[in-house]
Amino acid sequence: MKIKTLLVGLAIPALGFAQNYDMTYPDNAPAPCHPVPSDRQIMWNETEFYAFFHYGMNTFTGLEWGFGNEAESRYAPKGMPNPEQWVTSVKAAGMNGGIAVVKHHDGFCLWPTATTSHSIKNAGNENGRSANIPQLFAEASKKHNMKYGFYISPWDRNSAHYGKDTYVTEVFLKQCEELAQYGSDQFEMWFDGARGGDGYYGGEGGNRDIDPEIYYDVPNLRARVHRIAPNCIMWGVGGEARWIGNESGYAGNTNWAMTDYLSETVVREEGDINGWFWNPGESDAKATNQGWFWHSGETMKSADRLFQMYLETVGRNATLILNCPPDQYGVLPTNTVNELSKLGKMLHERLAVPVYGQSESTAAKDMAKTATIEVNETRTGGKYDKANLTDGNKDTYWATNDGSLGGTITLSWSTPQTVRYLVLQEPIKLGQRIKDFKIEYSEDGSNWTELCTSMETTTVGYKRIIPLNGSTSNSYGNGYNAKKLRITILDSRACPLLSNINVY
Ligand code: FUL
Repeated sequence: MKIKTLLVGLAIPALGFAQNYDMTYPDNAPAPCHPVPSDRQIMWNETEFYAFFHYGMNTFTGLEWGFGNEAESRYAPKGMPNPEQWVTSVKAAGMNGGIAVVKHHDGFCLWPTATTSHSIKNAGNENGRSANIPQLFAEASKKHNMKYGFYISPWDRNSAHYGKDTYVTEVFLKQCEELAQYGSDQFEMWFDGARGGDGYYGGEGGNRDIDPEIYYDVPNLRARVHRIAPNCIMWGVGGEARWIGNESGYAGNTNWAMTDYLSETVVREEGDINGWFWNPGESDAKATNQGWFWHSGETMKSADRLFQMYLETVGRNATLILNCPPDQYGVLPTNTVNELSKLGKMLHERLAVPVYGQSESTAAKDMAKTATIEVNETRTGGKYDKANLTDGNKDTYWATNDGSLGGTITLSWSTPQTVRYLVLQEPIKLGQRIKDFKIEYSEDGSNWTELCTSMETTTVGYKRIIPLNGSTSNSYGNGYNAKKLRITILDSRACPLLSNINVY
């Protein structure tokens, strides 16, 4: 009885506090619109554009999927592999990091692992034996301020353990731990949906089929990987970023970062407005015209085509992991390096992407910075002003009041500007919200024409880059002479928020 009275006594002031001082959303901050990303998913998204380096035993056998019985001596680089050259070449294309394949399905490890003898320890020459690829790659990435991650194929066609209880703990996780010695600040681990199949399996051969979710015990495996590399998102089966559903370098024009189940390609390409968990899209695509690994006689896609892929992935709320395969000398071939540098120049001169080797003075000018901006509404609370749209701070944003599911932003210039691209960003920490918007321009300041009518203008998400002529293949045309540019948000899942606008 006494205890009860005491509890009631304590509860009353607590309730009073809750009523008068609700600190859940100080400064009238908008409530998050769930689901929302984890901090590591946000950091991953900010990486935007990064490389894939498929290099290993297949580079020397000409295969795409080695069986696992390839003699170690076949790995014999004709020169000293140079991951620093890989890193600097993709940095010159405007990329912010890369993932190196350090074990593909054939099981050959590009570092001297203790888990198997199928590694560079037994390579065919000194170049192969002495170049510890993950170590050199991580060192070079850190030196050049690039993010890095590893692809350690879960499916291992060489290992006698694969398909058995011992594999995940005794081989796969040990390999992840070994790799963490070279750097625990990995940003992504590629974890594909490999379901097993036939292979060498330590000489036993046969078929070993597994169900990835069950076999890898994904939730626990993910937790263990996070303990080893706290900011590393597990792509694919890991459930922290999804495959975009194709390997051609495009995402849906409408692209939600949420999904629930992923059985249909359209859900992969477009996400799902009703999806219950945050599972943003990553597009994996080849910069060359043949396989993932280097093949004799292969050619590079043109910088124009790669620019289009960038617009259709990074520009559509996905990330782009672009495969650039090192050759048998362990370097990126000259034509790859040249095309990458042309791409970097284009991204810099058209979209002001910061690119290694390009000077600040040649970057596209952001006309949003010189515009007078008007908005139809600003959320009360003093922190959600239109100035946040152009302050270059990703953590500040413009917002409307709760209940307004739309809004208008008008940019004006005293003299008409030639405009080609509009970049919009939502502060995704509070969820992906915008569902529908339109863009208009005015040459004289009073008559309006809608732009980009041939392209869906629905979702924004982390980043949307809109070629104003509606074409990703011929986006740089003559541009539009605009005295004003107006963005009207027509519908949103909750009050719309925008953290950034650029106009180029
Ligand atoms: C897939 C693999 O099977 C391919 O060989 C390649 O590595 C691709 C990027 O991922 O899952």
